[in-house]
Amino acid sequence: MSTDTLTQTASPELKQWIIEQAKAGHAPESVLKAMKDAGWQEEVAMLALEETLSSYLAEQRREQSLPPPSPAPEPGLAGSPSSVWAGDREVQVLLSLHNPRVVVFGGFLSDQECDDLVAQARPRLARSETVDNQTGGSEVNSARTSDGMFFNRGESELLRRIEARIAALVNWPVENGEGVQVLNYQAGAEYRPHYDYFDPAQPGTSTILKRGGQRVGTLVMYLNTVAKGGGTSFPDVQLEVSPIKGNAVFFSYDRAHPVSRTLHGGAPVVEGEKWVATKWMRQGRFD
Ligand code: PD2
Ligand code: ZN
Repeated sequence: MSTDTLTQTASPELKQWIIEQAKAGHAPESVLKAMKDAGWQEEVAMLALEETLSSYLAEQRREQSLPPPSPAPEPGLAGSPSSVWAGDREVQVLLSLHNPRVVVFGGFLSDQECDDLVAQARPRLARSETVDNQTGGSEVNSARTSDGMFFNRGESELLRRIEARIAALVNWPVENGEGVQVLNYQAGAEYRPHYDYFDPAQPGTSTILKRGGQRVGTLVMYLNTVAKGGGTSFPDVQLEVSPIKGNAVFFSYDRAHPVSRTLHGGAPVVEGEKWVATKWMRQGRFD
């Protein structure tokens, strides 16, 4: 133990030592005695002990109220490459943020793939529904003013190709993915900030989780370039990703909890329209 008997403040090393003593089961009185023997005035030592232990316990309580972390998809970005191989295509890495985990990719889809996805989705569009937290079913919601549709996983050669590319890019099994959803936003339409994981506190969530478990990652793929507005925003970190054709934004959340900092929304489209395709990834097989 090192002490600073001049100023008598607890250094980070001393705090660490106090926490280690507590973890080892030493009573506060014996820790206090050791500090006094090392030259600490009793009152100052007591204060340092009390402050250190109470902030440590508060941190423990915060951690224990969190759900445990789950494995989550993650692109292989060791060594900070400027591009990565996604099985059949080289994809650029435009931005990588660690907390929240957000990665922006360039050239994830070709222009032709974007156009083909829009063409296949367009005749199947209907007003978007969001998951009803009460029942686990779905409902039309004013927070989401886009039109949307779901493809079945693997339903066409195009979807199989894109799904295999996603799996290779973020190292997550195709079988754990939901079917791709396509959304179309007209001018003025938006998707207000939300979390993509299912809220553990809601009664419908246990039903939803029976099929594949929690969502742990999202890839939003931009199918056109929006003239103005329509960015994907992350309010916790004041980040906005521009909707540029062929690019994609990936984010993951290893806990279904706001500590993931993955609150995100689709900002209102100001000029033009917006098309996106979203792939949600689950903890387990989504059959
Ligand atoms: O369209 C978007 O930018 C967007 C924003 C937030 C899409 C989603 N969430 C989603 O599909 O979950
Ligand atoms: Zn979302």
